[in-house]
Amino acid sequence: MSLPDGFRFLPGYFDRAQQDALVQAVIEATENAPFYRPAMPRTGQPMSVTMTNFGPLGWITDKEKGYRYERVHPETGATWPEPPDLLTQLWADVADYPAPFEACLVNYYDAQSRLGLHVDWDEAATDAAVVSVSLGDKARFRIGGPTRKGKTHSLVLASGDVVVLGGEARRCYHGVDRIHPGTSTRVPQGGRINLTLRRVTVPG
Ligand code: MD3
Ligand code: FE
Repeated sequence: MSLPDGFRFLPGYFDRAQQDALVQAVIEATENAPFYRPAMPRTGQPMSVTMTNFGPLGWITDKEKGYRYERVHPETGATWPEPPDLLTQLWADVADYPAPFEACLVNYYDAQSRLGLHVDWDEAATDAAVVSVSLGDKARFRIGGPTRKGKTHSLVLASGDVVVLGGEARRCYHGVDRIHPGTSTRVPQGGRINLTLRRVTVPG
């Protein structure tokens, strides 16, 4: 099976110093925008990943209202922190899109965390790529096709790697099967941080 059209893998995009700067930016952001544990719509089942965001919009979910973008943190009510310049530069370099990203979802994985196969449907700007940055422990990432059935392809994402999901890949099922604990020391407490840069609204 081949990877979907529009999938770009940029291993080692960020060097060690840049990875450390990004991790530091996340740690600083969490002073005002702490990681929180989202709940699945309807069932209220807690996710195994904890989350926060950078940018004017943040992706959140809870039992009552489900998946959506909001301007403020669900627990503190404060606006999300500004993204670090390294992420603004990354978007300019790889997204090939005429408007800035609006949300940077920050996912934290501990040794038990998983992210089931899903498609990201909550963005009106369907023509914009999603750009992903991996920091810390390695993870087994899985990507399939536009339907739940069918073959999947898996690859290991390591700290500093960037993935660009444009074109058909943007609408493909994907998830994280597991992380590989203790494979990086870039995140001081251990674990993995994933940043996803997203355009949410249609520009103009
Ligand atoms: C493929 N995050 O936040 S990043 C997510 O590692 C998400 O935390 C995973 O899936 C993580 O929604 C995977 C790579 C990624 C992100 C978005 C995609 C792959 C994607 C959207 C469409 C297809
Ligand atoms: Fe996703």
